Amino acid sequence: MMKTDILRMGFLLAAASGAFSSGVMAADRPNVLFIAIDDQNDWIGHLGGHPLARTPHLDQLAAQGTTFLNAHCQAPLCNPSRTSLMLGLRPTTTGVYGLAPWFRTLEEWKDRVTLAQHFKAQGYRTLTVGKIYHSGVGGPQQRAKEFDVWGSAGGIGVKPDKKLIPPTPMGNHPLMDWGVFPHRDEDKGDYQVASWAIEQIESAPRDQPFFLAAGFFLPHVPCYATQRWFDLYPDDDSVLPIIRADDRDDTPRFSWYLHWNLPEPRLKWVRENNQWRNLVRSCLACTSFVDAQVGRLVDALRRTGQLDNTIIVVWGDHGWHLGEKGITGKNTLWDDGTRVPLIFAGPGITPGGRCTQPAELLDIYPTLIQLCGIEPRSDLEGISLVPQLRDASTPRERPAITSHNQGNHAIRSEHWRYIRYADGTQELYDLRTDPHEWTNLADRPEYAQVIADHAKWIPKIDVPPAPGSAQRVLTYDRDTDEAVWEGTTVRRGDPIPE
Ligand SMILES: [Ca+2]
Ligand SMILES: [Ca+2]
Repeated sequence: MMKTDILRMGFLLAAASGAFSSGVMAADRPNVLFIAIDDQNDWIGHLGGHPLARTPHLDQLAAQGTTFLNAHCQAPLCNPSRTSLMLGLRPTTTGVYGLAPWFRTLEEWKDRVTLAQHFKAQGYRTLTVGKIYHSGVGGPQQRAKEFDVWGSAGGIGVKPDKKLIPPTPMGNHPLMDWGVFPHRDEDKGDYQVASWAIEQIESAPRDQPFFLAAGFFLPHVPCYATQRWFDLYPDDDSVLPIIRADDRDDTPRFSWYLHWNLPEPRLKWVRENNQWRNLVRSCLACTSFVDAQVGRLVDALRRTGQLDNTIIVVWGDHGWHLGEKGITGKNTLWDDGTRVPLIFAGPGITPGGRCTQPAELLDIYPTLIQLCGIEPRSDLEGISLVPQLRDASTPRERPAITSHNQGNHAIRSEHWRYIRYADGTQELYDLRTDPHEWTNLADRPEYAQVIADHAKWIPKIDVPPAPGSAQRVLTYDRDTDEAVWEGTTVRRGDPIPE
């Protein structure tokens, strides 16, 4: 017997008897570079959401790996989307629908093992920088459960002295701002997030795999960028998204309740204040800036010889409207609000895969477990995407499901979007002929079967908001037909806030 065989035998026996720590077991596992982009809609070159979007690094990564062209968040808002992804549970299971609560404050979920925590338990060195969770994660003690090393919280970075745009409705929220002003890219939070992550990649111990989570803040508002990123986009109306002025005529009134009264201005305001083009260009400029930061991270892996042994996953937490359906912002159940980039690249992933099957952010947790060959979990609600990462044409039976507060759900299959609101009103779109979701087909009798086929996927578990829920929380009582938005009753005759 060769010496190496004896060593191997000894390793296997020790492993079988549990004598080795999981750290030793993990030594031959691939690294994970887990990249989040905040509020990143489908305005990504290869996703085709905006014909002028310039994202060469994300497109290159997609070509190196497999990209999901029909991926959707589980909630169209930061905290519930990120909580769902990291816990592997739907918002309808946890009741986390709003910007609060933080899940560790909930008796039922305070000990839940998150994605990063599972990798840590399996012997990975776990690191985080920038925005992974929505806000503070309960201090160093709570954070240490999941991450061995943490960098800065990232965020906006350098800001102008005062807002660049006129005062916005609903209280002139400080985050509602955008535009170009003189500053240096190096002083932006996202540049520094990337720089910190690059240092970690360069100094990573080679005898232990890492799980490095880097969360970019842009193109979240305030979306400021330097002139060079604006110069990628024409300063004329050719940058504006295609919209229909009467688009909301056939959407139920209840659709407004999901974004009833928000700091994000309506299209009417951005037009009247000559801000539509500026907002669109700002968002595109920030998207290209973040794309360049993703490029810096991938380059660091390549330079240090770790690219071939690292699973890279890039995801956005939800979409963002820029005038479509009369609004800006999130909190909707249409493609503009739910569709996100989702790209995997690395060992075991087929290069050049473009998957049109529905995928959910919820699927990231079991997918990474399988790709890295670590201990599976039986308590996850997602389904591994590994079959699609091997062959992008592999069918998936389950559609992508997005929920926004109890009772409001969107079911997105390969060709259709079905929405049902808490008051029973509905929408149906045929994405093959109507990619902008302009024509609601729900009332046409010939589509009754399509609706039935999709309605069966509405989550069976659909719990009310968890204790401490706040901000963007909507409840509805069917018996009294009373909707309550952020604590205020909305009546059928109330005018839609402008
Ligand atoms: Ca977000
Ligand atoms: Ca319409």
